[in-house]
Amino acid sequence: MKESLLPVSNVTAVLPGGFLHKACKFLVAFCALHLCVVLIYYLSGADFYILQYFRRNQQFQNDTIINSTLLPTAISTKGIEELNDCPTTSPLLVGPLNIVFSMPLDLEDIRKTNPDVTDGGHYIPKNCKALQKVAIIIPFRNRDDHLKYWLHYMHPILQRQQLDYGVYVINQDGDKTFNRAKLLNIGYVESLKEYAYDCFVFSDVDLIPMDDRNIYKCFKQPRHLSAAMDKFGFGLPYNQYFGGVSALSKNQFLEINGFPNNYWGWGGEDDDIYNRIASRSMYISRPDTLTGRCRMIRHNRDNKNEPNPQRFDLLAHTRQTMNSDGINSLSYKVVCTTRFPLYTNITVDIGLPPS
Ligand SMILES: [Mn+2]
Repeated sequence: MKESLLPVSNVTAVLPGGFLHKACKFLVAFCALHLCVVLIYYLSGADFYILQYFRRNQQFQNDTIINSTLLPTAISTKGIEELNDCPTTSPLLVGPLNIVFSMPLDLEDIRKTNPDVTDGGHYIPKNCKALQKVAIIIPFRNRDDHLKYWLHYMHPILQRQQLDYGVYVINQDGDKTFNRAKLLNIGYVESLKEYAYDCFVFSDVDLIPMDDRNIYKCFKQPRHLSAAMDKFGFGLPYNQYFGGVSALSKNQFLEINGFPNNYWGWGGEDDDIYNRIASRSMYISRPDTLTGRCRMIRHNRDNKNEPNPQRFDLLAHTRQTMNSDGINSLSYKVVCTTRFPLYTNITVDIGLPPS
């Protein structure tokens, strides 16, 4: 017992009384300070690799977390007009995304992970004034599973893109022949009744971008956003291809008299839209083939969406027909409008193809 105490008494003998105690205190304080600094850096959203990794793999919306630490909360109560314009390139973008369609999804979970999306699927950036007001229009019938994936992936992406946007699902009533382009025209008209949109993104329900730098907004020329689809080997099936996801400003849309109403069944309407654009001396703008990559949910062809045998005939005459067939000749009936938490559903009676 006596011997084991010896080293301690030796140390106290060498050092002046109380010094060891002070040194330990200093060391503990230093460590605590170091820990605090690291923690503050981490929480302020500095670009740590681990945080990026988290963002990339969790599709959750980090917008609020990041912004609330950068800007005082008082700003969020200001009117939009008082805010500064959002930057040309959103600082929230993360780049390439891992897109898979294998997990089960629950709408309530998607709603909870997107608390800033308001009823009807509308979002307005809190801390800056969005550069564009974008209506996203989805032609739809019986694709609830695809719509869940779309909402799950697209809401976080669109928020990171700092867009003022609303989601409109235009649901064709009944089970007669599908008409994609007419549904898109209806989406244009109906969304404008609700909000002063200046840009319209027309998206198939089964397409998701693989990079959030592919911005769902309008450009100086009509934009083809699904520029490199996986089903076409991440390229274009042909140069004039304008199917999948596209964006037209209000002026560009009106310049071509909207889209055709007379393409019943699958195919051709996207080429007609291309013809309309080319006939007005506009051209197609696209993201590069890496940024423009996107995934399509694999599926069988829907009932009552058989290839339209008249499409080649119609396509040969776009220039003659486009002035009388389009947004100026659109007729339909709204069956019902429902503002769900993540999107607005508009069910419409679009009539039947001429017999
Ligand atoms: Mn498809």
